[in-house]
Amino acid sequence: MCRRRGWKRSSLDPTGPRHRSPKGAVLLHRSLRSFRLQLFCCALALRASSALAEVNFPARFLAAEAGVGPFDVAITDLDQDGRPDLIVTNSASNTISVLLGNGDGTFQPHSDFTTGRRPGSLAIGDLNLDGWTDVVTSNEKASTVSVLLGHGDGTFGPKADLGTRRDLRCVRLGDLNGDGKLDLATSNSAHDSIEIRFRNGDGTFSSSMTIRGGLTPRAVTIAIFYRAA
Ligand SMILES: [Ca+2]
Ligand SMILES: [Ca+2]
Ligand SMILES: [Ca+2]
Repeated sequence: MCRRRGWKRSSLDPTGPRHRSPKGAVLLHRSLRSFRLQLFCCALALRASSALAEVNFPARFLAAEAGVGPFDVAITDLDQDGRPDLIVTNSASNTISVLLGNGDGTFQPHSDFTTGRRPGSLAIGDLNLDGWTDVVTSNEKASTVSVLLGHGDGTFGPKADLGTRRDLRCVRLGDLNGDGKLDLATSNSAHDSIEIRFRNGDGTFSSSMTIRGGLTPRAVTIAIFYRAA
């Protein structure tokens, strides 16, 4: 998620007594007294009518503690136990938090791993093709991207930083050149540009290629728009 700091929430209103949507809701809140990743977990009930299937969410509210200033979150199964886990960037403590899931909507206490200064957005993928999920974070104050390689058990090795242009806003991973290796894209709002780095065969990244676009780009995403027959 590449957005302004502060409140971030889904389109659902968790304060309502019932929600009709095929989606659950995730709510992030940075308060003065505590910084918590708050998860709005819903039990699912299906009710079919003759012409329309309705999905109702009787609400159950759970919270899980992360680091200071949680900003972005990714969900994946880091330790291969079949239960979704959380990875959270903590913009004020310069870390990511890993919360291993218990499979019932609750999570184990967070383990933190150091990133560059003020991590904002994050992206996940298997950068070194060892089968374990790795993490990259965009570090706004440091103008760097931190790469943390996963060990497949919810822990990560020490960060390796890549320098970027100033006012970095967002980072994404995707295979841009079709070689099977994940490449890196970042948006740099002060430079009005998108930077691309290709993954090399030795696990390093190439020097950056800059794409100039509109003014102050904040978000970037990767998709295949054309594939030759
Ligand atoms: Ca898991
Ligand atoms: Ca990996
Ligand atoms: Ca590639």
